[in-house]
Amino acid sequence: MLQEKEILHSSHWGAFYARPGRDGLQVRPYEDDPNPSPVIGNFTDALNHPARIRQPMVRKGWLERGPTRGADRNGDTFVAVSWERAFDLVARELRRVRDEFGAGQIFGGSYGWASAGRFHHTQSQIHRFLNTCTDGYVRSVNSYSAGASTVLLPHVAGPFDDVSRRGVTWRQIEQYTDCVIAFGGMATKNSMVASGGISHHIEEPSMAAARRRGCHFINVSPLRTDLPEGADAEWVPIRPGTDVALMLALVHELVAMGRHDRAFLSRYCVGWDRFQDYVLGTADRQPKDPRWAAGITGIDAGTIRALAARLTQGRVLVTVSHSLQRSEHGEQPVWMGLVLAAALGQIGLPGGGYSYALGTIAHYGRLDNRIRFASLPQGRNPVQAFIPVARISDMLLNPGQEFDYDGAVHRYPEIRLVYWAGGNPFHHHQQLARLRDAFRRPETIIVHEVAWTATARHADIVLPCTMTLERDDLGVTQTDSMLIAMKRVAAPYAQARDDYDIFAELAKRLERHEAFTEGRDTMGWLRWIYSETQRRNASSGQALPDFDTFWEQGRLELQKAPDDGGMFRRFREDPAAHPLPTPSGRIEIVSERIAGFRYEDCPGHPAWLAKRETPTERYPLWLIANQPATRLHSQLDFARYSQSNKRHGREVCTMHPADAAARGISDGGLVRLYNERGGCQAAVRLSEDVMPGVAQLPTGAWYDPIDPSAARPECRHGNPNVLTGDLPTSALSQGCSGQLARVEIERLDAEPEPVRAFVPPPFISEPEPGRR
Ligand SMILES: Nc1nc2c(c(=O)[nH]1)N[C@H]1C(S)=C(S)[C@@H](COP(=O)(O)OP(=O)(O)OC[C@H]3O[C@@H](n4cnc5c(=O)[nH]c(N)nc54)[C@H](O)[C@@H]3O)O[C@H]1N2
Ligand SMILES: Nc1nc2c(c(=O)[nH]1)N[C@H]1C(S)=C(S)[C@@H](COP(=O)(O)OP(=O)(O)OC[C@H]3O[C@@H](n4cnc5c(=O)[nH]c(N)nc54)[C@H](O)[C@@H]3O)O[C@H]1N2
Ligand SMILES: [Mo]
Repeated sequence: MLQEKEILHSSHWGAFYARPGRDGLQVRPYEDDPNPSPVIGNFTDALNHPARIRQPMVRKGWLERGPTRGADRNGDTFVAVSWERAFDLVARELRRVRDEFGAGQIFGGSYGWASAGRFHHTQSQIHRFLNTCTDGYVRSVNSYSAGASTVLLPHVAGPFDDVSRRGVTWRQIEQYTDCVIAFGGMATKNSMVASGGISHHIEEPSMAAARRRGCHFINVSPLRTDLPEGADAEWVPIRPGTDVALMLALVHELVAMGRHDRAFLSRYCVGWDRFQDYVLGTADRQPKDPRWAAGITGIDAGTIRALAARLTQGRVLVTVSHSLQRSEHGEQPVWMGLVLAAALGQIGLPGGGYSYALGTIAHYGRLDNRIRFASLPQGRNPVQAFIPVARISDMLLNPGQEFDYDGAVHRYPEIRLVYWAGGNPFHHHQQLARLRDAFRRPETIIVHEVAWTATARHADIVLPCTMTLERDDLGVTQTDSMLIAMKRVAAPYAQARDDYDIFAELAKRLERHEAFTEGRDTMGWLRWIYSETQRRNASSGQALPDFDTFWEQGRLELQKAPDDGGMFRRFREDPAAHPLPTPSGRIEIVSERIAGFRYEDCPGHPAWLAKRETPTERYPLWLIANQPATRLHSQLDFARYSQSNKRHGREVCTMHPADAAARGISDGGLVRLYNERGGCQAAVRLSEDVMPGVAQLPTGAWYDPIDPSAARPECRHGNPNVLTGDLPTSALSQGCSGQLARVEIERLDAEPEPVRAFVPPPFISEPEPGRR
């Protein structure tokens, strides 16, 4: 440990102080954080955990036979090598693929959250490295978070950030909102997190303040816990995947009551008349009325009518969580939520209208800072080929095949080399057996990791990297009010090195060192980012002290830009002067452009489309595979706070007592969840906070297959992505649909084997060069 005093640091789940102690690190939350996240507890024993990677490793088969297509990457032994040897191997392989086949056969899409910190931002690092040293890479576009809405919203409303995070603020909700209807809820476990860091968790206190003023919160979700207790919400349990039917019925009811805002719809929107025909069933003879919706959603018609009546009173805000679009036809609830808000006529008013994904991440509902921070420049990528991020298995398995995306047809490239840093596809991707097969296709897979994740175990070359606590960095985002000097808390674990230092060394061997580093080390880059920020923000109204003063102080409060209500406010006040950046300049209830793409799974206006995959007699339950409350994704799953929430070492699945009783399952026991794709074990907790017919198992338990080669793998630990389908949301956006799966659950009586996910894989040491 470097120093014994308390050091301020930052993470995606909060700012905190760390002090090396006898039993690992002592951490305490940043003192001004009104509602800190317990997830900082995962830092306490992370630094020297046995799950970390001690030194560079090469898969034995790869070392012996060289780069090979179709190699079995399950359970081969690793060979521990020196950094020198690892650098030689990686540089030689990058050079081979670059020079013989070109950068178009290198996949550097490398999705993942990695760690907070402006400079050691892994995605910037790897992209800058590949741009400067291999002349580019095949990239991925969009996110697992918001694959469908990222593509949809610009067609029908405007830029993603303007519809989600730059309109309605928590402060407005405290002051003005009378009713928030939250489809998918606003679980405060989720807004604990913001990419890049967060110093003030305001969501729960804001909801409680609004509630005290009389704001009524409605949680439309299969889980009661998707709104916090302080919101004192009305819970409307809904069958997963059916929100569009409910929203349509709410609009039907507004029309029936004559309470839809005709003036708003005609002045600010296009397509209402055609859409109204669909709602009333003029064309298909099926009115989308409350009785119709009751059969689909499981919510009785009277409740739907009462909800509609409630929405006609006072200032009403509609929000739709990311989770709703992370499933088949995920575009529809996002679009339909916007149309519901348009029918209510309050879009652009303070605290009212539509705010996509409020509460799913702590960036939303906050004002931007005056100052915009510079970041590490990534350089230029001359390679045109890309994939929508969740099409990774499709790309690797089907090179040359065509795919639809956002109105055009593209082709999957042939990939020889995959370079991944800062993400864990064996956590984040669906249908892991298919991903495993896809990972056999490239000739070489290189991974930088902090710890032995399943992705590292599937790599040919594993380079151990430092975790955030072992580096100096700048903690800052556009929405958080603190700039934090993230000072190094501990020396690097074993032989781990910073991603930047690894790339710099490789750049040297590829003769591009100067281009990659521009002569700077880490502190040189932190100074550069800081001074570049000063230069670009000279007229922002806030002056930054010089770097050394800031670094010494350790933190700086950033000023907020004023609340101007954002894009929708300007549009509402003067639609001629501030049209929306859609083809019509208005909210598109009907999109001629999307209609023109002629996608069966995404028509020209929001519609109820039945999913291809729904519960059956064999697999009668809906599984919700949502974000974990005890960590960020799979990060530090081995560490103390995450572990303290496991039972029998397994992730906990929550189900309704009636569903459990029907299967002879009792609280606290072990179960097996399964479907046609595989199975996973979990501990079980019974609760009436989950609606009947639904079970919930969060993502992020490290994949721990009993037989890694099985056609239908069984995970000992509780990773739901064994069960989810690798199905795109639609041809429009090709987004991830991992939120839902159909499953059956049975009691597990046999004494289960211990979880091995955190035990490093077997390895041997390479003999010293002279002694071979
Ligand atoms: N079934 C289902 N699946 C889902 C979802 C779902 O709702 N349901 N949600 C999806 C969503 S929204 C997302 S965003 C994805 C998240 O998927 P990921 O972003 O891939 O998940 P993380 O666990 O955050 O992976 C980050 C990895 O980076 C490593 N890391 C941390 N710091 C560093 C660093 O400095 N350098 C390097 N090289 N590595 C580092 C961590 O050890 C970790 O393994 O998952 C998706 N998957
Ligand atoms: N603690 C923690 N916080 C996180 C993350 C994390 O890993 N850990 N990940 C972050 C990331 S990357 C993202 S993208 C966001 C994701 O934000 P979301 O995608 O919104 O988060 P989830 O927890 O997956 O889903 C929220 C809730 O939606 C409900 N839900 C699921 N399906 C349906 C449905 O069909 N209808 C309705 N009405 N409700 C449904 C579920 O009950 C679930 O609890 O969270 C962020 N916050
Ligand atoms: Mo996400």
